Amino acid sequence: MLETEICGIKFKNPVFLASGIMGETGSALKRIAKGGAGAVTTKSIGLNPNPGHRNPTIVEVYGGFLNAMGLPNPGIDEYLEEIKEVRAELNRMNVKIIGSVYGKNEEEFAEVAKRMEKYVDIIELNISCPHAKGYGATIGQNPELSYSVCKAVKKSVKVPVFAKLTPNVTDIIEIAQAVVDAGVDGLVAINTVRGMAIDIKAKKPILGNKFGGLSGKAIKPIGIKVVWDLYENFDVPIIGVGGIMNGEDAIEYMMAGASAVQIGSGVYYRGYDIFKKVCDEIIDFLKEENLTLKEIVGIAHE
Ligand code: RRO
Repeated sequence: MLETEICGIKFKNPVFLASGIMGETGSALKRIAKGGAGAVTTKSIGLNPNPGHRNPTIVEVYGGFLNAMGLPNPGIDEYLEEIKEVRAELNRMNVKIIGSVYGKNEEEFAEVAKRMEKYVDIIELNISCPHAKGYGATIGQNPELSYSVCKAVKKSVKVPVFAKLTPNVTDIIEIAQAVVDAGVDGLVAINTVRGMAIDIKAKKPILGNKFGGLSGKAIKPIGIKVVWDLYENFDVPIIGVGGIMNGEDAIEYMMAGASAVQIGSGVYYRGYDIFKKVCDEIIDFLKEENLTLKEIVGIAHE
């Protein structure tokens, strides 16, 4: 009932793991696959190993989590070993892999995407990390840079390429227009919302990086509005992400225009099998309303 096709790829369900959570090792990806995800997204991977920001890198706040991990990853060559280990098993479980890629310029993005391509079903370009100087949103807040990164990657790989957008902009349509013009096959929205928490006893910011990105329940209305606007303006598939905890949240994103959703913070609240739970909740709703998955995508615009 939840099978869906996006860019010619068949997914067993539209409830995916978001980048950044449980995506650093092959065994963690396998664990999420067993929890019922239709696809898993890797941690964002760059050309070279990166230790990330200094601790603390994550803090629970009202409405979600504030993180400034700082793109920690072992670099593409070492990371591919992790994926190679689980690729066959994920294939057997019919779970797709979305490879999240970052870089500091178009050459780096294209190089990492090219090396990753053989092992993943979709490439997701992370041009939206809210607190990585020279990376992430430095690119995703600038339409020209966003265009050139997406264009370079599109030239270097054959698998579908999605761009993950930052909500930390004044005009997200301008950015989305640039990446769509560059030929991306789909959009992922949203990355985390820039924020800060201060320890009033220590009298200083809690995160080692001082500020970070907010995820979780609090950002859902922001994500819904972005997905709504993207759906109104573009004719490419959208993957909705931001504060999805249950089936109702997923359905809300779909009604705004998302063909699939990704879950990150929700894993902390409802466990590794949140994917199976959310799928069951979506199925219950569809049965109750006598609707199909296809019918609810964008239904709120009618
Ligand atoms: O690693 C991170 O700190 C991070 C990344 Br790459 C991102 O895209 N979004 C986020 O909230 N944190």
